Amino acid sequence: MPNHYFVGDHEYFPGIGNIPYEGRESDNPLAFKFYQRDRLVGGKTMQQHLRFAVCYWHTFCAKGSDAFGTDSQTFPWDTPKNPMMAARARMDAAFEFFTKLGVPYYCFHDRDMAPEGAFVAESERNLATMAAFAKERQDETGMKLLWGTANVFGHPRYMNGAATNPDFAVVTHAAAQVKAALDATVLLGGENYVFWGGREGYSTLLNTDTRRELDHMAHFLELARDYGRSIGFKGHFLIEPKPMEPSKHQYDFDAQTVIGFLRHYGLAGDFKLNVEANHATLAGHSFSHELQMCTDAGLLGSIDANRGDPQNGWDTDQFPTDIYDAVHAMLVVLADGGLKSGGFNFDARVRRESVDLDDIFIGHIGGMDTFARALDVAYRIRENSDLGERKLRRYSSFDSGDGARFEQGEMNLASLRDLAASEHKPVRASGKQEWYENVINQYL
Ligand code: XLS
Ligand code: NI
Ligand code: NI
Repeated sequence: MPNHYFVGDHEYFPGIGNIPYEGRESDNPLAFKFYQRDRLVGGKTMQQHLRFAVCYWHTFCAKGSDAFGTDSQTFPWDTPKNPMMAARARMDAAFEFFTKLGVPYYCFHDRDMAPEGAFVAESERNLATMAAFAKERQDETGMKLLWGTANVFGHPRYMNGAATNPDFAVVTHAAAQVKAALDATVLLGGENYVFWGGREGYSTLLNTDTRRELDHMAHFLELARDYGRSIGFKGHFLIEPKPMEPSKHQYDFDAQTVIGFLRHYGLAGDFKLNVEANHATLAGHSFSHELQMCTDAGLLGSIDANRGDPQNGWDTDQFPTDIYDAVHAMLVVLADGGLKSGGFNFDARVRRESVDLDDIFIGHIGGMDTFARALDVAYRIRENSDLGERKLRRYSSFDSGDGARFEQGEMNLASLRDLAASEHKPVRASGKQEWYENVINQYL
């Protein structure tokens, strides 16, 4: 990778070079303390395990606005007045950032990369033009696309939903956007394509036919899959569950809801899940629970790495810094044999009051260090502690004899009753939760 990569005649992050690894003794905020791209952990490098991605939307588009105030941050790539010129400047800044940070992947929505036009064909042209530039930048830098997606929630036309909108005309507009976003994703060699059902939900049953809307959503996904496959997309389609925001009732509430939906509509072959940490906690789950539900179903696709704030109930999209929580997540990921075509995408943004350009680097560095350290800890726990064995042993009554016959489906309710009445006396076995928890801390 070229040193201090930047394109054109403008360096958007002057004074910041490629982020080095300096170890935990370093007090340089622009250096990794734990993430060493090429360090081997169990036969794979950290880069191969973690497959980090930077997201286009928070990092280069969102400028700190919230419900109470307008943008607090200013981005030097926003200077051009013409929206397509601004999109090009933003892309140059983005690839400079990716390269200096040293991540292998990025993710985008259609509207992050290219402005919406006045009509469908113009929007398509804008995206195709920008995707062609992105392709050049990828070829120059070696950057890869983890996933693409379409923003079918931001525009007011989607206020009543996209694929689940009661107005068929809106469904056609969502289709046009997804089609163009799939074209761009395929051109850029994207390894996955994501659907976050932003407005796929409802506020009141009084005006909503939920059964019809869910059928429409499933059919829409089928059509998107068929189109994607027809243009040569071989990757995974991913659904990203999220509860409560922005609709009161979101159809893709949590992992188990989505898994049930995919199985019900026969979509589980092509679709997997993209699990976001902050969405897990909004749904009242832990991040690792959501990951576990996916790996149990063989449907873990990718991860949006961020965190919420325990004191408030919305998607604050903060950078992950909680190593303890990340260790729990990495234990699930490693037990599943690691991420395959997925990665850790930082769907995270710096706080409204973090207004320096280097804050964006610092946020990502912290997130990468958090997962690098969690990977190392989780790997050592799996290698050196007997946590895994103990968990297996807890179920050993099903490994042989009547328990094994039960698992093989060779018992009925009456035969279980007879065993209870004769020989099977439950033992008072401790769950040992405190022991398990202490093991995590021992390896931290
Ligand atoms: C919003 C979602 C969104 C998806 C992509 O909460 O996390 O950013 O990841 O549309
Ligand atoms: Ni997300
Ligand atoms: Ni989110």
